[in-house]
Amino acid sequence: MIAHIDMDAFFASCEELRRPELKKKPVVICIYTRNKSSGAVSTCDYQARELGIDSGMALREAKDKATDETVFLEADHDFYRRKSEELLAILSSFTSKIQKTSIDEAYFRLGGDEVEKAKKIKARVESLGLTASIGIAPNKFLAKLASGDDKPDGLKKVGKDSKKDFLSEKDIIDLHGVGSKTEKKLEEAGIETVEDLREVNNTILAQKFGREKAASLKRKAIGKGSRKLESGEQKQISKIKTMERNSRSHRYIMKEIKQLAGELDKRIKSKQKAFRKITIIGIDTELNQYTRSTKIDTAESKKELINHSDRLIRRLIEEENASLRRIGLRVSDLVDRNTQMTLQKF
Ligand code: TTP
Ligand code: MG
Repeated sequence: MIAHIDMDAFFASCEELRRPELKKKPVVICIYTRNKSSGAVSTCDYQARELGIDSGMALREAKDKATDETVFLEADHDFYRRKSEELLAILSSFTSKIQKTSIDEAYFRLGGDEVEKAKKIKARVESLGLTASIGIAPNKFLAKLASGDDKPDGLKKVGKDSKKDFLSEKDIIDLHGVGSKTEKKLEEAGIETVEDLREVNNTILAQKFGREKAASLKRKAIGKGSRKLESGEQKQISKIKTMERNSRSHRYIMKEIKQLAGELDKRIKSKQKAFRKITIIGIDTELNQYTRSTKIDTAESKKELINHSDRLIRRLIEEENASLRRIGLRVSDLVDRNTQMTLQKF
């Protein structure tokens, strides 16, 4: 069986861990843009969720909903990353087959009495002062759905025999890969429930969505999914090329960088990643290598990639008197896109 673990209100729980007096109060973790009055909610504890506050909400709106005792704190990713490593250490003592997918989530293989083992893992997590929810199922897709089922502090097993019933209770939008656009299209075709999707004729579905997407929707509806654990999270994505001519011209080099950024952007998107560090690499005609890099707030767009590279290239040209032959672009400190917030919305 495959298990999926997802920490409960992770960033907020980490803060309550080091400041237990906050446990009694609604806690909201913020990502500020300019000052403490503009930005967005990264996450919040379950008390704050009862007030209607949630991840991704504009800070203004969250403040309107907050009570006097609600505490707003700035996100401290370094601290949360350390806690995330402690979680990984716990999992590693139970199994070596682990796929970490974000700062607070991982899939792992569980054999034997899975529920007993999951209870032990939950107890170990509790000894850190945090709580987690675990889902156990025959594949990753179902395990992830199951871990969200009884949140917080949940434990849910979906066996082979119960997966049909389990899925029937879900909304179609809960199926992985069903966004609001797909949902709308399905609705237009009269497919409103997982049950409808399970029963719809394959040809009709393929006419509407194309064969590949139709097959993937069908697989989800009957609870099929991958069990493959991809261990070792990718640490960086990079691309390097030899320029058509050697150059020390900012304009010329940027033209090449833009092309690299386009290719890198596709790979970053296909892997559903966002990045926190950008590096440019220059190699001159004597094979000397120069790098310049910058750490940034989580970014994912091509535009940000190009803008930061532009500054880095300028710096490199000013500081080194080199004629470059090869040029490269690298993004690192990767995070999963779905669990990080896009501030562009605000
Ligand atoms: P989630 O696991 O989605 O949320 P959570 O752990 O806070 O709450 P839940 O109990 O529902 O699992 O995300 C993990 C962390 O990622 C979260 O604590 C903060 C961060 N995050 C953001 O910064 N922005 C977001 O939009 C989301 C969804 C999460
Ligand atoms: Mg979580």
